[in-house]
Amino acid sequence: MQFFTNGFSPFARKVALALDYKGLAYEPIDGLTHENRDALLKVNPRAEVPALIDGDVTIVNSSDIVAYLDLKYPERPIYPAAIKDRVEARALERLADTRIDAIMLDCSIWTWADRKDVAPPGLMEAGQADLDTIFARIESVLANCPTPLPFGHLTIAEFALWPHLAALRPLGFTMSPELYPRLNGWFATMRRDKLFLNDARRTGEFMKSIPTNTSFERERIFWRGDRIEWLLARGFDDWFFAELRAGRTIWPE
Ligand SMILES: N[C@@H](CCC(=O)N[C@@H](CS)C(=O)NCC(=O)O)C(=O)O
Repeated sequence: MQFFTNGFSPFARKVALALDYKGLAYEPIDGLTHENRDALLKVNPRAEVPALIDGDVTIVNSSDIVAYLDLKYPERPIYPAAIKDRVEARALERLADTRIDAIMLDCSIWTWADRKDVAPPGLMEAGQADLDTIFARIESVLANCPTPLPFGHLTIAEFALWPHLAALRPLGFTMSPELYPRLNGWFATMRRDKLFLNDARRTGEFMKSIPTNTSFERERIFWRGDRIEWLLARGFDDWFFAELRAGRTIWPE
């Protein structure tokens, strides 16, 4: 299998966790380097990672890739067997992909992009407030689930949430142990697992290389739907449109 990935992308890391969980061998290709951009474009015209080539099948979009993997390689299932649990696990995946990702990406630009300015006032506070709403929602879901793993085994919910939860502290966010004890307990269980430790190591190595690595775009930001929605909904439209006018945006092809 050829796997177009990137050490920073939470969507690619979700798929890498699924591949590793199932013990599937793959050749990782960093799809976001300048050198590999043409190869990625041939596989995914949106120029986004992750993308997977498995024999004569090409799949893009992390949720579709994981669904494909579970169908093609059913050993060690990634979705819970019980229908209700499956619906809940997918809802948690969607929450991670569409809401948590948007907030964390929008608020973290100044930590990884090549910027001379500072974040607009109130951005981090707005991000933390919305993350708290999301954490409270997850906490209430966990109240009705067993511990330490809400669905009995590792599932898509852990694979989708982990890259974001692991980045909270480094990016300056908090997830209060007092307010969200179950969520913190779940995260601690992930942190002890070799699968997630291995992902953290890979990402740590990638992040260390960023400041000196010239293979990546760091001046212009790649934008798409949910990430823009959050900015506009929280009143950072002036900042966003100034970025657009300054030519610091890239769009899916
Ligand atoms: N819905 C897609 C989202 C994928 C996505 O947003 N990928 C980002 C990285 S996190 C990307 O490849 N951006 C292109 C770039 O940064 O150049 C999925 O679930 O796979």
